[in-house]
Amino acid sequence: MKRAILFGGWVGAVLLIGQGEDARVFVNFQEIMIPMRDGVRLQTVLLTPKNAKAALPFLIDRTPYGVPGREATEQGLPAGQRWRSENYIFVAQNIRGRFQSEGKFVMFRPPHHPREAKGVDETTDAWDTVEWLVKNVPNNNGRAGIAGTSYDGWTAVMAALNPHPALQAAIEQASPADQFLGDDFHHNGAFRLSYGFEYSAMLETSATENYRFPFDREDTYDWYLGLGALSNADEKYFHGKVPTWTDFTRHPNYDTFWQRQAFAPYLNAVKLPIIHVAGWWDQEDFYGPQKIYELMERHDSEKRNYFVAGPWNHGGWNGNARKLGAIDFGSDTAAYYREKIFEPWFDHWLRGQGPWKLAEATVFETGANQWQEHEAWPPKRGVEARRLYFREGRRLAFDASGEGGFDEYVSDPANPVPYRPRPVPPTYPGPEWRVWLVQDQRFVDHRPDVLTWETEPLKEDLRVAGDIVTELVASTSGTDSDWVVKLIDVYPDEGKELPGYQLMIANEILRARFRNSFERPEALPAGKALKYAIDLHTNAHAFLKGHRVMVQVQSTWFPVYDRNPQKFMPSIFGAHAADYVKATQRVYRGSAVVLPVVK
Ligand code: PG9
Repeated sequence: MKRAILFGGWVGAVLLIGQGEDARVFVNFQEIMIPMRDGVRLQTVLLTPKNAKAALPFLIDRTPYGVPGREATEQGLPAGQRWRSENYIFVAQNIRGRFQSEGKFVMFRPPHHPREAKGVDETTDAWDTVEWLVKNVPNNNGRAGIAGTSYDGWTAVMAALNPHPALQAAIEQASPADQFLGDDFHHNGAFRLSYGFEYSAMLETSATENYRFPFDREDTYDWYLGLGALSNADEKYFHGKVPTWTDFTRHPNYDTFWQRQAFAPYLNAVKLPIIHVAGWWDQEDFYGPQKIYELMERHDSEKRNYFVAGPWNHGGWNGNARKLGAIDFGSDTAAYYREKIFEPWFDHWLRGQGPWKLAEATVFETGANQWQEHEAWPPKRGVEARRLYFREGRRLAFDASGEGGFDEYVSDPANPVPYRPRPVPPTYPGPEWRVWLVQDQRFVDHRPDVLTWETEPLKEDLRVAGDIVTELVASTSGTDSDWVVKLIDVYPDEGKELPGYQLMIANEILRARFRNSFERPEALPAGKALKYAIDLHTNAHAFLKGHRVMVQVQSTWFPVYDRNPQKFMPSIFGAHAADYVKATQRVYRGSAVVLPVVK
């Protein structure tokens, strides 16, 4: 059951919805092995409505995390799943090499080369699955849809690259788009240490379970610091037996390994109606759905490509999303999404029920706590780019003073800034990882290695909708550096709700060695001020009257990101303890955050 909370697979879809309700729904359970074109058979579970009155469509979830067991369904499913359980044949399938599925598991198996006639990948496996289902399962209406979260969202997009004619609609929720530029394993080339380490151990230690690495320290901040240089991970623990970790170490730059996995080369058509769903506080794959929507939108002449974003963490749309951590959105935003978007979408395309009308982009504006519809995302009209400048005295203001100077701090890899309050439990299975992006940032404010600038209390609401970018001018005494920028909404001290709370609205990291090219890293000229454009991605948020806008800049974010040695190395995976050095970081006045302000 706990798995349901962690990943986006069938469990997210099957078990979370409707928790706590008692009128259970009973379905028929069937487990089969579906043959693929190369003879490999995939373990597949079908949940079929009892006493179906008409021929039904399939709703498919393809996952690496395991399919429902008979016992979970024998007790009946929660009432919240009635919509799907009574109207669809639900299909959950383990991808190659996971659990009882045959073949070899390859993390993010890239599409096979078009010249390889007998090649297989997640696109062909989805095609073969649909083909088998429509031909072999009695009482189906010849239509199928596919949906999933995260890895399962990625398999949905893979299916959409060359959909079987019976596959009529898809929803990808938090699919990764590019594991070097964003998403789970790296952001802008900065390696996501704790996630990369724990996730690759989880999927590649055993084929038949979701393995948990046994940490021997209460606080994984201490454990990762004790691990030291990255090379120790293989020497002490993995011994070259975890393929994805080996890939991390062999591909420290954006080479063809990462480029072949990324969606950019393949998304050159919209071949079926598809919705992309993002959570504003998705701790894993926030970049993915935004990027995939953007890439597909370039080819959407038939208007079949849509975007939805809500105040969710990873998979938050599956549960009750009135609150995330301490933040209250006033209503269950996940129920809204399911009832107004997810269910009518599939009912329309697969069951021919109801007319279909969905705005190009449906986004939840946090702060104001309201749903909005847009004709383009990011909006093309009604917003203007306004710069909030870093000023003297740690002030942030819309007017540039032209004043010179800088603020500085010493970044010490031996004492990195924690990314969430310590102790830091393992990524999974605890609840902490899921809310870290909304945790109060006061736990690091005024650390000597975190710089903060803030506005006066706002005289009126400041609403932003669209892409937020930081124009950072900064130098380091080292020859490599990380720059982390966090845009924060500071609640009023005297307010009733969360006084003084520092809520992170947007954030990103840039590994400066990649400032000119992700393929070819370069050393930084020590002591020279350089300009960086750091994309904080799109958002819809209202900084309310009386709140302040804050920006924090720091150079470590540990252990979710590995420590930059701050001395240029051809590969950080080859660094030794002595290579990690302190550096003096300067952030120059006139740096700015560019906000898409609603006019
Ligand atoms: N974020 C998870 C993941 C997806 C793809 C690759 C690696 C990790 C997930 O929740 O599935």
